[in-house]
This record gives sequence, C-alpha cells and structure tokens, in this order.
Amino acid sequence: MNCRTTLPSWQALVADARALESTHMKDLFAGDEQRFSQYSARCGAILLDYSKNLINETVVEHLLQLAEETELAHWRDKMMSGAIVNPTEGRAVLHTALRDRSETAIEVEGENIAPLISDELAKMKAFTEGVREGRWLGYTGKAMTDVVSIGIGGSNLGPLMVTEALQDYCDQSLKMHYVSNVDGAQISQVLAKLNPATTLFVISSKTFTTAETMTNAATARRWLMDQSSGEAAPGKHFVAISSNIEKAQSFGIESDNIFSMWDWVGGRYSLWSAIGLPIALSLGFEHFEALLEGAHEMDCHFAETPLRQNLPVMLALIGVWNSNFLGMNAQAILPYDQNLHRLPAYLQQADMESNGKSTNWAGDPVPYTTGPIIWGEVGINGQHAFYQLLHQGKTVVPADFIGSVNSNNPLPGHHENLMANFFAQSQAMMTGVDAASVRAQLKASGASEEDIERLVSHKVHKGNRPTNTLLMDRLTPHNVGALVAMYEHKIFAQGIIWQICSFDQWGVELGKVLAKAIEPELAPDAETGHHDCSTRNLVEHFKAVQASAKNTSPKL
Ligand code: G6Q
Repeated sequence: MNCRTTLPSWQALVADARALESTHMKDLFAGDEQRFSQYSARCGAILLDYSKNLINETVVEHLLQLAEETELAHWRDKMMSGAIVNPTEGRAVLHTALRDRSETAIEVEGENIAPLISDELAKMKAFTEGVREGRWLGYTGKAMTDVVSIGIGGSNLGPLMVTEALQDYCDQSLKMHYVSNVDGAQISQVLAKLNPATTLFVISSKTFTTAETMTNAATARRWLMDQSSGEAAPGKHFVAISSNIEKAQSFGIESDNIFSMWDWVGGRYSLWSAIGLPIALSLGFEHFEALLEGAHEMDCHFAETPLRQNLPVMLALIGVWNSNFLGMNAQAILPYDQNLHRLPAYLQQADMESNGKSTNWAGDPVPYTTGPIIWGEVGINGQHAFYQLLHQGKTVVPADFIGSVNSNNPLPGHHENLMANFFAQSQAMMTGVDAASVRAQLKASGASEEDIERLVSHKVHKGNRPTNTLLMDRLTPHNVGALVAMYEHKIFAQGIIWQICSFDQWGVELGKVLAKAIEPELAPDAETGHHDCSTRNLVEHFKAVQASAKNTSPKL
C-alpha cells in the first residue's frame, strides 16, 4: 500500500504550503472580488464559505487532485453501496441507507435491508404516536408524561444533541430526560423529579452490555419497583433499542418493545436508526422524518455533486490542508445558536472516535497527523471566554462558525446582535490588525505617545487564522439533518485520505478492560491487585479515605 505522502498531490501541497508561508489572507482578499464565489458552495439551505482559509487556486487544485489520487469518490460509492468499509470489524457502514426513504434495494450479506429499515420506522412511528397521544398507559392506567433515555456515547450524544437543537419544534407533550453517566448524581437528580406511574424508560444500547447503561437501567428498574411498592409491571415502563434482543429480553423488556439496531450502523452514526426514538418521542415523528430527509439530501449531494462544489469534500480537504500541510492540529466548532450547544460535544465523538487513529488500513503506522482535536462551545459565550487564544494565542486553531439567517426566536435586537458578532469574529480572525492601525486607533482615542508604544504590541492581531462559515437559512429539523450528515461525510472523506479505519474504536477498549479488573478491588475488604505504584496507591488511598468516612454523613 502506497503511503499518501508519496502521492504527487501530497508533495505538491507540501511545496504549496512552503510557497504560502509568508502570505497573508487579507492580501489574497485585497482586490479579488471573486474570492467568495470561488471558494463557497451550497447544498439546499446550507451555505459553506471556505474563502477565509490560506488557499489559492493552486492549493485547491492540488487538494482536488489528492481526492482523485486517493480515490475518494470510489470509496464513497463503496460505502453507500454496502461494501465492507469497516475492515477490522468486517462490517458494512450504512447510516446513509437509514435516511433513504425511497426503499431502494441495498444488500448486506445477500439480504435487502431496505424493508428492515421501513418496518422499523413504521414501528417507531406507531409507538411514538401511541405514547405522545396518551394511548400508552403505565401500571396505574395513566398516560406517560416523561421519558428517560438511558444510554451512553453513540447511544446518547446524537439524540441528546438533536433534541436540544430542535427545542423550538418540541410541543412539550412529553418531557425528555437523558441519563448517560454512571455517576449516581445524574440519575438521582432525574428520578427525583419524576412520577413512576407516568415515566417511560428507553434503554438505548446496541450491545446491551455497556456497564454504565446496564447499571443505570438496573437503578431505574429498582426505582420503579420501589416507588410502586412492587406493583409496576416493567413491561409498561421499559422499552429498548438494541441489536442484542436476548439480553434486552432477559432484562425484562418484552420483545414487541425492543427496537432493532444492526451491525452495519456504528454507534456514533446511529441517531438515524431507532436510537433516534427519543428524538421522535420528544419532537413528534414528522420532525424525525424531516431530519432523515435533510440528511438524505446531504447524502445525495455528497454522492452526486462535483468535488469542488461538494460541501463535505471541501470541508474535508480544507481540514487536511490545515492540519497536514499547515500544521494546525485542532478544530474549533463554534455554533452561534444556543440550541446547538451540544453540537461540539457530538462532533467531538463523531470525529475524534472515528479519526483519532495512528495505524493505516494495512496496520502500519501513519507518518502524518490524523484527526484533529475537536472542541468548542456556543460561539457568543466563547467570545467572552476562550476567543483570546483564538485571536492572539501561539496555537492557531481553525474554526467552523455555524449560524442561521433566520431566528426561531426573533426577539427585537437579539438575532442582529448575535449575527453581527458571528460575521465580525471570522473577519477579525482573517484580517487581524497591524501595528500601524493600532497606533492610529490609539492616537485617535487620545492616548499619549508613551501609552501607544507600551500597548501597541499587545493589541496587534496577526490575523491569517483559518475559518469556515456555515450559514443555514434556519435551524429546522431538515437542516439539522443535513448539517450533521455533512460532518459525517467530512469525517469519512478525511479517513479515506488518511488511510485509516474511521468506523472502529479499538482505542477505547483497554480502559474498559482495566476498569473491570479494578472495580472488584474497590470493595472494602478486597485485595488491591498488581498495578503500577501510582494506580495501586490511588486505589489504596480511595479505600482508606472511604473506610474512615464510613460513619460520617456524606454531606459533612
Ligand atoms: C460509538 C461507540 C460508543 C458506543 C457506546 C455505547 O461509535 O461505539 O460510543 O456507542 O459505547 O455502546 P452501546 O450502544 O453498545 O451501549
């Protein structure tokens, strides 16, 4: 297998980066009124402006050549047609099939999966409507008022992020609560507010073996039985989403109340499957369908649009340029929308669990950086917190600015203020401000010569910091679907360019295995096992402090 660094395009890009070393983006903008139209693209209601990156025509041509030389389009078609593109687990990767409502036949191991998807959606619809319309009754004959979704990682972050993103579409017929953490604090706080007679638990776990989820599910069942003095029938209050039907049944969930998951849907790509049931319960099935339709629109765009106008492809290529050729190994996600506040955390998993790898398809070490560190926060809050580093820090962090033209909450003055900041921040990161301008501004404000000289170097922004701007017409279920699918495909495209297995996650296994060994050692009388002296002493300290605190109140 040829290393990507030997490709002509890769070598050309190395030279391009060197050639642009002393170029400033603002000079590329100066006098080039075409730069925006040249470096922007649109898919439906999403506009991508990538002009505020340190690129020129030569760079873009070489990036597109990289996409050709790495056979990106071929791999995309393979993924979408059900080929095994998760080689270490021997699985197809078909989250795209989940949102294709045309029922086009698609085979996995000789079986057409389209009818399976349609049947599951029909089951979700019937169930969702039954619960939302008050026809699903609990053990006292009352309708459900609250739903607790228990799951972690890919079985939590997607539904949680989307439910929050689409709060404006929620009619409040059901209150949704999410529990992921095995820290008893989370489930205790959620249960404390609820009435067992009107609470439905959705246990989301592809494997139905995940320790955190199983512990929370057992606590929920115990709570239901305790609160109902043993009268509640768990069958009326628990449903599951899993590919492990047996385990879900042995937990006590009736087979009719188990929704399917399949091997060809990865956890972090699963919000489009029955794992999205909490979204449908909270927002209504028609909004869940709109989410699927938006994602499908992006799938078609990814599959059919020439690479240069292709949003996920261009985002992927720009990301590769920034990290592999300009040496920027982080990526900020900055939504200018309160309801997208969980998007950075969601993308953190989607991207870092997919592309945080050091080994190529053949099992050899890759000699270049792969997935960047993804982090972020709602942009406007970030401005008053960490943007200092984005503007003047020594580490340059490329950023995605995400906003909407129309607000779902158009209070006088709010959206204009928000969006003025949205536009200004990426402008500031691109242009910066030089010493001459700082001097002129200080002079105009009446500062003394001495003060001007004292302050000028502190106030200079070098600028030249790369950003992408993603501007949606409005935050709708359809557009959220398209936005998330766009990032999924970006991640896939980068994985192909880096020759890494984006759909496995072997790196998370070791910690789980070690935790399994340590857990019994935490019992008061248990022996501490053989560990390095740091781990051993930490465990010993934990047990000693716990033993001495045994007779004191937890709040003291
Ligand atoms: C996602 C990962 C991981 C997974 C969780 C939950 O791609 O595989 O985040 O989703 O560990 O797993 P279960 O759904 O099996 O409980």
